Amino acid sequence: MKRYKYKYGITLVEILVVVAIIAILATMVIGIASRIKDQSKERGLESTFTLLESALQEYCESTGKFPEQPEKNVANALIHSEYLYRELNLIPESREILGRITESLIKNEYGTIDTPPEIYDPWGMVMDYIYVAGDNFPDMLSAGPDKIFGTADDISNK
Ligand SMILES: [Ca+2]
Repeated sequence: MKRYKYKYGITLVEILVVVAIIAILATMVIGIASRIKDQSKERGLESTFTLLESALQEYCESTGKFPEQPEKNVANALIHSEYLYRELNLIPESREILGRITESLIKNEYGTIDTPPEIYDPWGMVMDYIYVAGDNFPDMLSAGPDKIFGTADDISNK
């Protein structure tokens, strides 16, 4: 009976096994692809951090201090990001470095035409900025691939 079945066709179980294998392979490929995408975004974020750090250095050399944003509430990342842009834009050397950041990461999506634009991470979330007087260096924070602040995949410049 078994030999008969094998000779003339495939069983439902065999079809299901093949479908399952294809599904597993597809999931693996999608997983790898999204990991590669996230890695390239992480590199993009690192170079943005590097540019912002040198813009902050220039700001500090020119004014004698870093832009102070002492209130540490990620719910206000939007305001912090606008604040950072506005401050850096005041100093010509810092403004020049700001201009080197990928255009797609500087957007004025909130507020009016008179408010400064915000600085975004490569995942499309606004970047947080925190500096409390006495800290060695300001802290910049991306919510990471999950776009949520306060989770394990958050990425800081420190
Ligand atoms: Ca996160």
